[in-house]
Amino acid sequence: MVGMKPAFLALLLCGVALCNFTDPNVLDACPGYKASHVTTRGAQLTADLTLAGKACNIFGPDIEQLKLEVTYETTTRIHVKITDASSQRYEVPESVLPRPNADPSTSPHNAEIQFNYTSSPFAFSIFRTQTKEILFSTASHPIIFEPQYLRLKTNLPANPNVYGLGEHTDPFRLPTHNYTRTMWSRDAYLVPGETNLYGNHPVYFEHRPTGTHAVFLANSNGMDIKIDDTNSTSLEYNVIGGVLDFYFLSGSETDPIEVARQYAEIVGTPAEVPYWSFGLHQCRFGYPDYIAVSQVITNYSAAGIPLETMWTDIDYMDRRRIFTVDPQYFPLDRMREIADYLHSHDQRFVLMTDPAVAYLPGEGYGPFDRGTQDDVWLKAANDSSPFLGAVWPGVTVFPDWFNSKTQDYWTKEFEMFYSPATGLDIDGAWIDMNEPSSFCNFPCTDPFQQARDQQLPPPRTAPVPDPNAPIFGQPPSVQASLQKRVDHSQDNLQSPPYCPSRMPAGGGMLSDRTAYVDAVHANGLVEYDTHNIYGTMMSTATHNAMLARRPGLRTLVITRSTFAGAGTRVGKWLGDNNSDWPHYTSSIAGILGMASVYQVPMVGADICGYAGDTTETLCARWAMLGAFYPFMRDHNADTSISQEFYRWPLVTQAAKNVLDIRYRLIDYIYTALHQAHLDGTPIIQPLWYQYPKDANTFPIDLQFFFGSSILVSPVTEENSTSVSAYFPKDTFYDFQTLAPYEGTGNTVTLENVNFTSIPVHIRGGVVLPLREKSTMTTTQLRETDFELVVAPGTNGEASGALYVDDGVSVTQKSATEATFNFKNSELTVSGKFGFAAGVDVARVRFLGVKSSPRSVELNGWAVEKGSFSYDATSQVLTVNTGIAFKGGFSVKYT
Ligand SMILES: *[C@@H]1O[C@H](CO)[C@@H](O)[C@H](O)[C@H]1NC(C)=O
Ligand SMILES: *[C@@H]1O[C@H](CO)[C@@H](O)[C@H](O)[C@H]1NC(C)=O
Ligand SMILES: *[C@@H]1O[C@H](CO)[C@@H](O)[C@H](O)[C@H]1NC(C)=O
Ligand SMILES: *[C@@H]1O[C@H](CO)[C@@H](O)[C@H](O)[C@H]1NC(C)=O
Ligand SMILES: *[C@@H]1O[C@H](CO)[C@@H](O)[C@H](O)[C@H]1NC(C)=O
Ligand SMILES: *[C@@H]1O[C@H](CO)[C@@H](O)[C@H](O)[C@H]1NC(C)=O
Ligand SMILES: *[C@@H]1O[C@H](CO)[C@@H](O)[C@H](O)[C@H]1NC(C)=O
Ligand SMILES: *[C@@H]1O[C@H](CO)[C@@H](O)[C@H](O)[C@H]1NC(C)=O
Ligand SMILES: CC(=O)N[C@H]1CO[C@H](CO)[C@@H](O)[C@@H]1O
Repeated sequence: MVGMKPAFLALLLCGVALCNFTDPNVLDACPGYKASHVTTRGAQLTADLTLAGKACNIFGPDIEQLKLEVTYETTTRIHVKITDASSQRYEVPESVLPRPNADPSTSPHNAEIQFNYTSSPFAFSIFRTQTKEILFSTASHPIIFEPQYLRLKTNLPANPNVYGLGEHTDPFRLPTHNYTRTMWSRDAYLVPGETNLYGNHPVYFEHRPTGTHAVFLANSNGMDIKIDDTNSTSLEYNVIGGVLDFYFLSGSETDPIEVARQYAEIVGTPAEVPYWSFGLHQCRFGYPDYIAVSQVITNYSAAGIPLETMWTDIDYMDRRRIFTVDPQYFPLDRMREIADYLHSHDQRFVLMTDPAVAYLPGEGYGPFDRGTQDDVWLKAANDSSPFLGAVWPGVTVFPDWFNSKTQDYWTKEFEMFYSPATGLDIDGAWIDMNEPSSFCNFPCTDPFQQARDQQLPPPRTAPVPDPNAPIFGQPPSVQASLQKRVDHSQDNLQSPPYCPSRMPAGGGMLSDRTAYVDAVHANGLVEYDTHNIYGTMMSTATHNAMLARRPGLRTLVITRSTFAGAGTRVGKWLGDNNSDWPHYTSSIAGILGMASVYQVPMVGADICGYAGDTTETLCARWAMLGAFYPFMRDHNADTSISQEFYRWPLVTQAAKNVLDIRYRLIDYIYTALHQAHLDGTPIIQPLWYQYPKDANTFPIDLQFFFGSSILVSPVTEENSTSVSAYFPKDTFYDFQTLAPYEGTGNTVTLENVNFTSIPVHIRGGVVLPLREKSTMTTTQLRETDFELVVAPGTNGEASGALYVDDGVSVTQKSATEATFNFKNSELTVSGKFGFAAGVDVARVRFLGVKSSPRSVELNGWAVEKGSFSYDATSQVLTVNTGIAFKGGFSVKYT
């Protein structure tokens, strides 16, 4: 759904960079601090930091006394924390981002990275123990610590490969010249690059030929992170509150994926989602009524395109009030009929829920009345009355996720409205507008007037449908740990002296179009500090509410706003993009950021584009690219043309072709997500994760790996039927023909890529578990036999894994974890077979077999001639195994 209307666009675009430029030399001339009382105790070092000279008072008075605390938490992680010695400052609450414990066996002696410092002026560096290579150094850049301004700057090598610092629409490898990443959650619409978006992940991975490491700043305040190479290259944090709370991760000198796993140790590994989440999802903003929704479902089916899940945007609501249905356009009984129909066809149903609740005192609107009774709203400054904004339904209040009663309130509203017995039985939840977004321009002194001026809620324009038209034939609650009161009495919250430079319109006001920064939570925290975690707290509350509805069952929650750690509970769609080629291509950088860096793997962009009108060829290409997003959903805006895949023959064909590939690969990606859940191994990877020494791969963000072994190289230009794709020096196999393709470490042009196909290659070295064929639903897919594709690497070997469980339970009673190993022309399947999959391994296909084999053995017994075949052109040996998938076996050819 669109958060912001196009009418606001002009205002928004001209609003950037209103803040004053600060000469870096002025900041570098600040006195910095002097370290004293340095004490080392085992894995910990503490020190006092005292202002080292005349205060520079750049954006407020320099704080005289700081505390430094350095902890070697694990052999790969050092925690460096700098706080105000004399006063309590805001820190990201443990309830929102639980921090990992230190491993007591850690000491500087067994650590892979070291903390080093100079006392006066205080500066520190992090270096690799073995090689002494410096990874981070604040040398010659004094630390500045003021009530509303923190600055810390590190030197970087020339032309660094830096990734992360999202959410953004910039290239995956970040620009390094005069580049600013602002972190401040914002309801963005078609924003150009270099602006702040919906979520915030203050972590970066830096890759060098000598290794990959990461730096995470656990801080939720607004900030600018600047990378510049004007004189020498550096990265500078400019933060408007909180503390300097850094985690340095050693990563690895050889395997970039290690750093992703180490980051997951801090923010948590991703949630497992139901198996059906990997099916195709269809949505749009602007379905006029329940009849249209039902037609989309039947039209997909008629077109023979598998549709797993039907979604509905805010259209279904009565005057856009959450937890209501429009009695005329989306009457409850007809919507229940749709849910029943979907469920009886093994399909699913997802509806949108926004956080803002319509402010309707005395009008009998239950969600408002019950929340008011429980007193769960975010409060206005200096006042015990709720903070008011203006969102879709008009004037609204906002749930305060820090209030200990809010989880219960939210869970009960979900239980009531989404009740299988009397309400809408959804299978997953979609949460939006949780930056939190408000349409009220700053100053929002009269939200009632602004709501009227903006026609909120907008009137319906479609004719009323016939009400009788025939269609179809207790979870853990958020710990509201009471925060010690943070003293902001001397601070200018609305207009801090340093203002993050890429703020949008409204004079760069932090409060513009969101809950005011001085709005107060039940535990005394203010939005100034917690704004960036609002969406993630709503995500947790929604995840918990969904678990309470269906105890024991996993859930799929898709959110717009995220903070570090969000992936432990929710997935994410990339927001309101445009139906154009630049957004089609930049979506790859978007999913790479979320899935391979921030640990939010259930991610996808709106396929075919959200705003504006898509075209037949764009939609065909995007359907095919989108089949390799972990979360695959077609969605667009109310004023755009319809873009369901069945609308054009070309798109229908493209979608069918690619869904055939995707569905056969679902168990492969489901296995990858299970692994991610165990240890943080990303399910989408940039090329350099697999080829860390090949510098040609470092900037690539138009190709990527789906899982660790499926290389996707989409066509990137309009009307083109070719694509320039890079193939590292390695063995690949064409996914369709299974023929070998030798990469040479060059960019090649793949020709004749028509509008219903997408280049997909298997990276040599893997045994892929595929379903033998694709199906119309994932329920049917689970009843379909497997086939194994053995794709040897340059050393002639291959390995792989397959995880199978019931696909829905949070806790599995028994699961199957099979491993595949191929060596010396023999495939060995072994492992633990706890889950009765009830299907066979129908066949095994060996790729890159140079000549016709004389004989094939299954478990040591010769296979009849008629049960294997060899294709000399594609070099594929196919063996029909027809063996039950419930135990180990081996297949060998000679
Ligand atoms: C640690 O810092 C000190 C003081 O700047 C410096 O002399 C020393 O070389 C550094 N050690 C390493 C291993 O970088
Ligand atoms: C840096 O970027 C800003 C904003 O885009 C621009 O105003 C400024 O001139 C640039 N500075 C340099 C040195 O390029
Ligand atoms: C680069 O160095 C020159 C000369 O020292 C200095 O005047 C200029 O301000 C520096 N620019 C930046 C962005 O640090
Ligand atoms: C569904 O298909 C029917 C028959 O082609 C068509 O009349 C209708 O407009 C379609 N509706 C939607 C919402 O796709
Ligand atoms: C709250 O009180 C402060 C200090 O008295 C004042 O500056 C501010 O404007 C007040 N805020 C509101 C929303 O009334
Ligand atoms: C920016 O500069 C102008 C003019 O020098 C000054 O009036 C204003 O206070 C400055 N703003 C900030 C946020 O420092
Ligand atoms: C692609 O082809 C269409 C139809 O011929 C044309 O309108 C469009 O301008 C072309 N786009 C590009 C980038 O050449
Ligand atoms: C498109 O390309 C694929 C793969 O090369 C081929 O199988 C298919 O027949 C082509 N489709 C058309 C319509 O030419
Ligand atoms: C606001 C915005 O531009 N959102 C998304 C639009 O499209 C690209 C790619 O599809 C995403 O990366 C953006 O986040």
